[in-house]
Amino acid sequence: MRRINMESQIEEPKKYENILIEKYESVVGIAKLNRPNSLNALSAALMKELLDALNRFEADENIRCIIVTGGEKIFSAGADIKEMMKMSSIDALKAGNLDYFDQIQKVSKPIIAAISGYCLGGGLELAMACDILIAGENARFGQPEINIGVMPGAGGTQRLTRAVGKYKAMDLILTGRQISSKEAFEIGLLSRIVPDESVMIEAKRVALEIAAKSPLASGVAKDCVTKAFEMTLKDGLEFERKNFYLLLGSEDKEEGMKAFAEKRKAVFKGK
Ligand code: DAK
Repeated sequence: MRRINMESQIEEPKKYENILIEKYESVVGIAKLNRPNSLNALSAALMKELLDALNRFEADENIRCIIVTGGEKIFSAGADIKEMMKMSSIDALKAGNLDYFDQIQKVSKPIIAAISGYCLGGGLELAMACDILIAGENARFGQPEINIGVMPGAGGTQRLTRAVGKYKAMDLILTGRQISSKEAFEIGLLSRIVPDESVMIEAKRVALEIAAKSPLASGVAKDCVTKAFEMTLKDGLEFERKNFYLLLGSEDKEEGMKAFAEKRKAVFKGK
């Protein structure tokens, strides 16, 4: 879990051009991709703003869960092709844009991707860098990079393969075809499917549910699950066990277990 300085809570409003941010019930941070004319294509400027917003939510001790969404019509049609057209290999290497996706995965607070409409290419890679994927029943998913002469470059060959296995990943990446929410759910790419009009309602409901838990426990649990993709089973089990012992020393553990015994709802402080 990333260490954050609790004193570094950032209050000042920040003006973004490619995303909108808001807080919900003081405990949920919402970042909405906002380039409707290009179907929320992930330009370098958008990714920079998104990472900045997520880091601000990370540093805000009141925020306990984050939602990333593209709004009601589209999540994202992927990297900005018109921007990439002009980019040489060396430009891309120097810009280090792919790092944004890895940085997002380093945010310690749980992130829900609330997905409506197209979720393609870099858009799907962005969603897969989140922790819980909630999609509308008519959302569409795919890694269509092969259709424009390239391949996934922001985690698609790795995160998709780990999520759905080699043969489904190969099918999607080598054909570039789109799949429905139903198929995406069946192959293990989604956490939940809901009616289109309920995507944000459900994402906020789940976010509040997570926000009511111990933020220490949810942060550590997220870290352990994320590490499951990177460690051997033996090392992962050891990492999990040590983190469990760590949580036994928290005030939140005292409160959670006391509240259970007293048959009341626990109030967690993240201490
Ligand atoms: N980039 C830029 N503009 C896009 C776009 C995109 N990915 N997708 C759509 N648009 C623009 C269209 O050009 C159009 O603009 P105007 O012509 O109106 O100016 C407008 O959005 C509406 O799009 P359409 O007219 O095409 O809308 P339709 O409903 O007919 O079709 C579609 C929707 C999603 C099926 C279609 O737009 C489409 O196929 N889009 C491209 C999908 C795609 O191939 N995505 C993968 C992109 S490659 C990296 C980071 C990540 C990655 C790589 C590098 N770095 C930071 C270096 C990942 C790679 C990718 O994601």
